[in-house]
Amino acid sequence: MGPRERALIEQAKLVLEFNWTGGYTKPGPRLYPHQWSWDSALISIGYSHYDQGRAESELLHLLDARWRNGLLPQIVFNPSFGNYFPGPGFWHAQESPDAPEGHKTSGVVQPPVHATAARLVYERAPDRRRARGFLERAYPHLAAWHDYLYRERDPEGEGLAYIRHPWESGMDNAPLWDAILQRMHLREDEIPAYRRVDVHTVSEQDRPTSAAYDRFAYLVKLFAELGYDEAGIRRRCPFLVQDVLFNSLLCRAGEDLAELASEVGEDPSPHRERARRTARALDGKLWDEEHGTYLDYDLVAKRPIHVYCAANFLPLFAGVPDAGKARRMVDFLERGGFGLSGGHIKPVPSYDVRGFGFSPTQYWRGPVWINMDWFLMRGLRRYGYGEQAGRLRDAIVELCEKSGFYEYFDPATGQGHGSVLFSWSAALLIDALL
Ligand code: 9YW
Repeated sequence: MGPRERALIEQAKLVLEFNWTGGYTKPGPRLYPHQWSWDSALISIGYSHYDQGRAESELLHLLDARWRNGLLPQIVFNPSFGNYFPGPGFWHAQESPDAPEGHKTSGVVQPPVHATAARLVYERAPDRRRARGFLERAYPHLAAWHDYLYRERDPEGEGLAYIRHPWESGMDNAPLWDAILQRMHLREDEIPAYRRVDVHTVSEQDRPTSAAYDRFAYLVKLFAELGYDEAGIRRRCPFLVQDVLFNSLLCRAGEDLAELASEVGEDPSPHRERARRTARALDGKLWDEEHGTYLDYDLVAKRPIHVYCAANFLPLFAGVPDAGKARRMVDFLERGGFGLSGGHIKPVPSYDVRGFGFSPTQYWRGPVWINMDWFLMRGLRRYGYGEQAGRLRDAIVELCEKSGFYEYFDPATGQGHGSVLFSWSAALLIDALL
């Protein structure tokens, strides 16, 4: 590694240091003051290279806020930061008998990348005795979290967990959800009163529209009114999606959980069996033979969602497609509007640049996100596409070096947008370089 890379790693560590609160790391300093679930998992992967204590605390702080039914919340609120929408008072999560004691949380989840992160944290830890203690604390939470997803989010036993809010996808504003949100015709009196704060911190044009936020808020109100009873939500919720990214990460995390189970002397086979079932379901139900990638499935309208995002390629990270399907996916990434073959687009935009409604600056509607590049980089490497994986690694380094550790980047200019000093950009840069 050269001095340039070493300097960049030092800068990345400073970003994480700046956002460290003593218990967890803020995703970004102003826009995101609380603890976010998949952010923390990705952040712990960065720490795993140089600070075992932080890596373990990051995950345990989140896992401690797990609900009694296994739900691992999207946000764990920090009471010192009151001015956030939607805050605990809007979620009414404590109205669920399953809500945890001693923590205020939201009532939705985020993509299940935690067991994957925990495995990396565990395996890389230099102090093995301490690592063992960490795993003994973390494992029961992780197992309960996966049990929850298969029990509550996959009622038909298909092997695919559903998400019930765009926030659960980790990609709240992606064009994937447009048709469903459009279908939700809300009367004035159905839209709860709320006041956004996100638009005062970053550019309003880049954030989700108020029409989208009305629907996000409506869904939260629905969950709260139903007391977070999942059977009731399943009957009433207009947004129920079997998402490719969520299930790919679940599948991969299931394999990782099986490894962790063996380490703590538990039976790994149920985890492995479920992960295989998820892999088969992704490959059967969600594969799009015509275009050569995977598609989300809308459980309410009972049809696939024909929208092509970088996230649709995440089964590569989980080792789901066979070599032939992987080849077709790589072709799509190279020849479609994802810029993987080089040229003027920075790979990979979160949404096909030729897709309808593409935007280089709006949340999840086109910009490059470091986590997507990181997942795809690892997926491509797994299938032997070293050169393509190298291009993604170079993109991660170049974007962070030239523009700074932004939340996301314009794929045409490389300019940074959204939150500055964004933690997972820093953490995954460290992982990509080390
Ligand atoms: C929001 C914190 C979160 C991420 C999500 C990203 C954004 C919107 O920020 O969420 O207001 O919560 O879409 O993936 O976890 O970084």
